[in-house]
Parts: sequence; C-alpha cells; structure tokens
Amino acid sequence: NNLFLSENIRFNQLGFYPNAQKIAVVSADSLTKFEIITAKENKIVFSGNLQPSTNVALNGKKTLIANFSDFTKPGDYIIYIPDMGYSYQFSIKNDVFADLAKGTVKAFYYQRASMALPEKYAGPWFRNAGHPDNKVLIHPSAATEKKPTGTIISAPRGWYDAGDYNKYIVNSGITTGTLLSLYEDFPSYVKKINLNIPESSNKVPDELDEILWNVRWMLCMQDQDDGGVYNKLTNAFFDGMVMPEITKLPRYVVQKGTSATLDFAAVTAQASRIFRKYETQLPGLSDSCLNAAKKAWDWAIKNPSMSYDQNSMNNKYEPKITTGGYGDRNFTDEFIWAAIELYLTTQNEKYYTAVNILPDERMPLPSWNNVRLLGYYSLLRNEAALKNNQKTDAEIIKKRLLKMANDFIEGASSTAYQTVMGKTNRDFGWGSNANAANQGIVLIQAYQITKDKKYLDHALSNLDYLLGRNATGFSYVTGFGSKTPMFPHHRPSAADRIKEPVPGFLVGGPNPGKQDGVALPSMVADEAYTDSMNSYAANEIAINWNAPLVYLVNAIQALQYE
Ligand code: 9MR
Repeated sequence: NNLFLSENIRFNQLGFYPNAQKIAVVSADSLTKFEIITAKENKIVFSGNLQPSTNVALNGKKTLIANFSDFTKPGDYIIYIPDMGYSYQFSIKNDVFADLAKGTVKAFYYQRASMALPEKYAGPWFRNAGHPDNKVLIHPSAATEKKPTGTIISAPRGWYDAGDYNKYIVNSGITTGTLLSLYEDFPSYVKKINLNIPESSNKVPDELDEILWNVRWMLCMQDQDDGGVYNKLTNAFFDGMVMPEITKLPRYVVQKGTSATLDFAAVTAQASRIFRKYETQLPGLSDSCLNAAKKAWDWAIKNPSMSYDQNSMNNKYEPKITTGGYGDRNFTDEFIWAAIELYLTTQNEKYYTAVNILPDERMPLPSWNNVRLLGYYSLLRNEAALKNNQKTDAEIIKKRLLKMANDFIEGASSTAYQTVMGKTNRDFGWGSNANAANQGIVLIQAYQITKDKKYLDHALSNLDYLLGRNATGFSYVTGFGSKTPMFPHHRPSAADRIKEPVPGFLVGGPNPGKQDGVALPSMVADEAYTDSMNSYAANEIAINWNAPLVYLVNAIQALQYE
C-alpha cells in the first residue's frame, strides 16, 4: 500500500482525552476502512468503518466519519486509511490541551505595548519595547476646555489590539471581560497557570497579572475631569509591517464614546470585585477600579448615545484617523453589561434598575459590538448571592441560555464535521473563529448550569473544529498543531527574524467577505480562508478572538478534572 501523508484526514491535531469523543473527518468518497496505528511501531491498535455523514457540508458534499471514541488507550498515534494515506500524528492523553491552554494566555504577553520582551520570557520571539505611549496627544475630537488639542497625556501599557499596534477600548473591553470571567468561573484552576512572565513570582495568579497589564492602561484612558473614556489610543494611520520599536508616529487619544465608557465601566467594576481578594498584593487597586467604574457610569448616563463615527469625525478634524473604528451605534447591550457588573460589585440596586436588563428575548453571541451576554453570564455565575428581581431575571436568562445551547447542539452531530460551528453560512463573517469559541462558551455555561455532559462534549467539538476538524484542515492557532497558520497578519510575526509566527494566536478564520481584497481559494463559507499575510479579513490575529479561545480551552481543561 502506498503510504503518504494526507491532509484530507481532518481532526483535532493536538489529540484527545482518553474518555472523550474521538472523531476524524475525511473529505473523500468511496473509502471504507480506517485504522489507528501506533506512531512508533506502526502497530494496528484499532480499526473501524468510515461512515458517510448524515448531511452534506457547506460545499454540498458528504464527508466520511472515522469514529474511534471507543479507543481510549493513552499514547501517540496516526490514522491510516487504505488507498488514501496516513494522518498527522496525535496523542491520546489526560491534559492533552495543557500547553495550548497556557499558550493562548501567553499570547497576550507577546502583545504587550510599552515594554521589552526579554528572551527569558519570550524565547525566540524576544523583542525591544515599542510604543511607550507616555506622550500621547489629545486629538481635536477629544479636546475640552481643560485639555485642549495637543495636550499631552500618558497612557502606557495595554495590549496591541491585533495585527496592528493600536489600542481600542471597545475591543479591550470584551477581551478583558472574557479573560476576567475565566478567573471568576474557575479560580482554583486559574491560580495554577504558570505563564513565565515577569510577574510570575508575585502572589497574584499569572492570568490576573497579565490582565492587569491591560487594565492599568484602560484606567489611563479615562478623563479624570468628567469620567468619560476615549475610544482609542492610536496612530493617525496604520503602521507598516515593522517591529514595534521602529514606528515613531505620533499617538492620539480620540473622542470619548458611550460604548467605550460603558465597556470600561463593566470591566473596571468586574476587576474591582476580583482584585478585592488581592488587596495585600495590590493595595488600592480594587478601590481605584471601582471609583473609575462609577465615574464612567455617571458619564454614560449623561451621554447615553455618543457613537464613534470615524467618517464624520474625519470631516471635522485633522489629522484624519484611519485606523480601526469599532464604531458601535447601539448601546443597549453595553448598558446591560455595565449595570450588571456595577450592581454585582456594589450591591447597589440603582445600577440594576437604571436599565432594562431584559429588553427582549434575544441572546446575541458576544462580539465587540454586542456584549449583552457578558452581563448575563456574570449574573448567572453570581446567582447564589442574588435576591428579588435579580433572582427572577437570572431564572429567565438561564432558560434562554439553555434554549440557545440546545439550538446550537441540535443537528450538530449530523453535520459533515460533526461540530456545532459551521451548521450554516451565517457562522462565517470577519473573525468567524471567535464565533466557534464563543459558541463553546455558551455550551460551557449550559454545562455549568445543568452538569449535563452533552454540553461539554459539544463545546469540545468546537475546540476540535478550531484545531483541525474543519473544511480547510488548518489548526487555526499559531504554533499549535501540525498544519497551522505560518503567515498571520501580525506585524511582529511578519517583521521579526523568526520563521515561526508568534505562538498561541487564533487567526480570524474563514470569511468570504474578502474585505481585504485578497483572493481566496474558495468562496464556500467554511473554506474561505487563506494563510497569507495580506489577508487581514481571514488571517489576522486579534485579542477579542484569542480571549474566547482562552476561555474555551482553559474551561475544558478545568472541567476535565473536576
Ligand atoms: O474585528 C473587526 C471586524 O468585526 C470589523 O468588521 C472590522 C472593520 O471595522 O474591524 C475588525 O477589527 C479590526 C480593527 O478595526 C483594527 N485592528 C484589527 C482588527 C481585526 O481585523
């Protein structure tokens, strides 16, 4: 038999827990058998029949499914399919996602602005500091009487948003909230994560130390005079594909906004609650966060509809700003999120009653412009302490969340890749991979509520999707898997001297939108992906895509050992 590597055998390239479902998907027809063989001795340890999928894939074709869930013996293996070839090597073991779980959090360290990353922590991706951001200009759009155009403020630290070097509050908000929620849901697990970052030797969990790098920046984005928060700290235009220390363009804070200010309020309120327990290590931090949250809230109540409309801003002011907009026009969800976090932290009902917490029955999957569920998750995770209306609301939300989870899993096992992600074309827009991760988070919440294992299994199916059981055969996380993005749209990865991109980053993923104008190999929604540097609409990395992956993989690791 001709034995060669076939990329058409699609599965989670990191591997499987011994007792989890184990599925590989083959995009081919008319093959019948598969075998699991040991990686070293090529000994057959399991054989089975390939079963055609119930439904067709988005490309109209059926797939063949190799299900070897019954094989549970830890070890290193490959899949062999007669007349096709053999697969990448994978493991069956406990803790199989431990390195990935850590690596996705460590990715945030690599995104740190304003500091050098020494080899000791960054390995081969060590680099010089960029963007000190201690001399940032007030853009005319943000000028006030007390801080006229050109006033210099300092707002260092924070994470670069994505492949670019700008820092956007709206996107930082959802990202930081998602990361804080991992800690709030699984504190004892998170405490054990060791990231090898400069703060690793202090007595604060590494994940919280990493989050703090960004929270400290966020705090600087609030105008102390009125409590409002600037939308972003940015160049006027995107940098070239260069290392951070090369770019010396002036940096601005622009226009305050309602979304930015409410996202900021939600994050600082949640951070205050969490950092309260680390008062000894971080004296005063919790109070500072809470004061900031309250001031931001008050500003938003006075300015309830200040959208960030970059185009009309550019008609009025110079220099024109052409970096990311994150321009949101609907603030209902930001009000819900901020109200819930402030209420939970202060126990003051005035925040809760100021907003209609359940304006309609919708449960929109989280994205930078829709953060309603982040508030709902927080309400549920703090349910034990709720009283009165809040308790009644939580019961309603719980029902809706379970319905959402049930809708996700309905029919998922009949699809071509047997994953929740990708049942319809609607899953695939800009940053589709984050949808897979966010669907996984919904399913983890459903599992936490019900302890019904099916939700956890389906959450895992979306991790399987992200790590290779999908229509392109890519594991979409840099450095994790056998076929991974090598040319992400990420300035440091492109400009450093290292062949391998900076590891631990989820790329945006299939997106037929082609907003970057880069040709794609296919316009079928789940195949619309290319591993090319210029494709920022399919192959960029971003903190708001990494954060839900951090949550998903770490929650799965945490729950595996409950
Ligand atoms: O992820 C964002 C996507 O939802 C928007 O449609 C798009 C256009 O506004 O912007 C994306 O975010 C980018 C941001 O504006 C700038 N940094 C890189 C982000 C990822 O592409």
